[in-house]
Amino acid sequence: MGTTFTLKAVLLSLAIVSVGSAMDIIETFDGTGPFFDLDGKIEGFDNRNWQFSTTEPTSQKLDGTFPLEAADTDASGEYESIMLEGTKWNGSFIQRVEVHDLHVKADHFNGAATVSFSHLFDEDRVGRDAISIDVSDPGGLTTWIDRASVVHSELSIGDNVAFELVFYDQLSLVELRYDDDIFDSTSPSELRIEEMSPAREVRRIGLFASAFNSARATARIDNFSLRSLKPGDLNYDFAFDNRDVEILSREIRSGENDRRYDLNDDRILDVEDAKVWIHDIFGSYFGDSNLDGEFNSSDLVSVFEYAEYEDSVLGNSTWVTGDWNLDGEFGSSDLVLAFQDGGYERGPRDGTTVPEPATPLIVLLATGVLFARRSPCRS
Ligand SMILES: [Ca+2]
Ligand SMILES: [Ca+2]
Ligand SMILES: [Ca+2]
Ligand SMILES: [Ca+2]
Repeated sequence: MGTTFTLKAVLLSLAIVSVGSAMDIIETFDGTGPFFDLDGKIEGFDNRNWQFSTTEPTSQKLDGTFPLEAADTDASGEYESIMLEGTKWNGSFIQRVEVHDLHVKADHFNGAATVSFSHLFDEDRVGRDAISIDVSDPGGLTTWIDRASVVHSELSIGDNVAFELVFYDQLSLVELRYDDDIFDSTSPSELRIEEMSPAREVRRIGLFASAFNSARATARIDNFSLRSLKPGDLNYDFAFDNRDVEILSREIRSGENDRRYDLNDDRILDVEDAKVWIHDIFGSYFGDSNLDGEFNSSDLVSVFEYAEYEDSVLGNSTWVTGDWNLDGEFGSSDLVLAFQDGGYERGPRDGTTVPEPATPLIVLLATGVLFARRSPCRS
C-alpha cells in the first residue's frame, strides 16, 4: 500500500474521529501504565479513573490481566468490580473486553454466580440506559438493552471469551456480540440488535463479578477497549480490507437494506455503497482487486488467475476474484464498472501520477488478457 494512500487513510480516519469528541481507551492491565486506580492501591493502569470495588479486600496485582473473583460460602453475597468511572464519550463506539478463565458456578439450588460486562450511558441512572452481557449460573448468557433481557440459552459459554457492545450513534442502534473462543479464528457473532436512544451523559463502564450462597464467579479481565466505530469497518477489526468488502457484498445481496451498511445513507444497499467504501473510505478505484490502492494490470492478472470470469458457479465470486459490483459474479459488468470508474493505470487515487486515460484500447487489451486466461487454469 503506497504512502499516499496510507496518508489519506490516516487523514480520513482523523476526520471521522474528530466528528465526536471521544478518545479511544485501550487498557491492557499489563501493569506498566502510569496510573493508579482511584483509591491509589493498584499501580500500573494504562488509563486513569479505574475504580476497583470489592466486599472481600484482596491484593490485586496487574501483570497481564485483572483477576476478578467473587466467592460466597454463606448467603451474605460477595462481589468484585472493575469500573471505568466518569468516562465522557460522544458518538458511535465499540466496547470490547477479553475474558480468560471465565467460570460461574452455583452449588446451592438458590445460589447464583454472575460475571457481567456493561456500559451505562448515564452513570447516575443505574439500570436504565444500560447495555450489558451477563454470564450466570444458573441462567447462562443473557443480554440486556435498557432493562429488556434476552436469554441466549442456545449458546455455550466458553472459558476464554470476548464480549462486544457496539453502539451506532446516528442510528440509535445497539449490537451485542460474543466470541466463545478468542483463540480460534472465528470472529465474534451477533447476539442481538435493538434500537435504543439513551441519555448522552457521563458513562460508567466495566465488569462485575458476584456470587451468592455457595457460588463462585471468576474471570481474568484482559484487553479492554472503548473505541470509535469507523464508517466502513464493517467487521469492527479496525482494518479496512477485503473482509469488509465481503460483508458489504453479502449484505447487498441479502436484499435486507440493513442500515448499518448503508454507507451513503439512502436506505438502499447497492453498488453506490460499494462506491463510498472504495472511493471515499478506502481511497481507491473499482478494479483494485488486491486493494493496494490502485487499479492496474496486476489486478487484472490476479483476477484472471482465479478463473471465475463468467463461470457457471452461482455467487462464488468476491472482490478479490473480480466481483467489483458485488453481485457475487465476475462478469463483463464488473469490467465495465471498473473501466468506467477511470482508475486504470492512474496510480493511487489521490496520487500525482500523470493520468493514463482508460482508452478503449486499454479496455480491449484488458479483456484480451481476460479471454486469453479464461480457459480453466486453476489447478
Ligand atoms: Ca474491517
Ligand atoms: Ca446505500
Ligand atoms: Ca491494485
Ligand atoms: Ca459482479
